[in-house]
Amino acid sequence: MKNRYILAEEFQSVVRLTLNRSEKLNSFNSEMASEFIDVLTEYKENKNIRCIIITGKGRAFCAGQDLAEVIEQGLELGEIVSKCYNPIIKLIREMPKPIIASVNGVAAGAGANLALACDIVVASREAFFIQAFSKIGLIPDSGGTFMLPRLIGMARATALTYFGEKLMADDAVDIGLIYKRFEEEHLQKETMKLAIKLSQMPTLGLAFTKEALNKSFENSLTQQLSLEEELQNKAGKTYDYSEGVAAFIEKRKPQFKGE
Ligand code: LHQ
Repeated sequence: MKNRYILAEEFQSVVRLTLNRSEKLNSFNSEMASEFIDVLTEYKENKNIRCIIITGKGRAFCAGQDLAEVIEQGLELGEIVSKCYNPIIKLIREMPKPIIASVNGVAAGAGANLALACDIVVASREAFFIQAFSKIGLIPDSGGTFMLPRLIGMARATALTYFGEKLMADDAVDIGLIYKRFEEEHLQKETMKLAIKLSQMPTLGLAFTKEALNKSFENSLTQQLSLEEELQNKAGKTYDYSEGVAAFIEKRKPQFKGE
């Protein structure tokens, strides 16, 4: 069935997923969340796709949870978190291929934390991030309390989440929250360049790197060294490792397959 709220466009080995509910600033209702989970699950399995871009239609990236739906349906918030946001964030962090958030406008609440869960975050100059939760008496979900202290330290994470102020893309780059910002008219093109580059890299090697980085703040040094040993062993058995070394020796450009 064709999706209504998540558009998927494939370019070579890249897929761009566009949150498509622009009249409500791409805020998530339950149908959109469910479509997103299905699409992410599908692309997790799809070996032909080696990099994913997430962006938003219109002037916003994503304004988080659709607050009107919460009121209308009288839903328990914990239930929404467990059915919608937790699976999305887990799928992103466990995705064995790079995911780029291309933040084209406001990213608020769960929308901000969705972007920050991605491997690489780029934004247009006009984009901004708001930890909007405190304004309505909620806590940062969608991995916000996990990712923010790791990305920018506890002091900044606390201030951003308490005050819920706008953080412009330039400032987000300056504090190390996101990777790069581009002029609005260049965002999609520059994002695609990064995605094509990543999609031609050794995908399994990148997946093992992500797996190790995912553990780095929880493990002791000894545990992390063991994990690196285990993953390096696996990386050394991939086609792309053999190809990378052969290309180096033969002084030619490697042709990685993501295997
Ligand atoms: C919206 C929304 C929205 C519905 C804009 N909902 N309609 C998880 C699980 C369970 C429960 C609760 O929460 C969570 C996690 C969360 O994400 S909580 C945080 C939810 N998000 C927010 O609090 C942000 C709410 N939105 C805003 O503060 C503003 O809309 C921002 C700052 C994003 C943009 O402001 P403006 O540029 O002035 O746009 P606007 O406010 O006029 O919005 C345009 C339309 O989009 C408008 O609809 P309308 O029919 O009046 O044109 C808004 O009602 C609608 N919209 N965000 N989250």
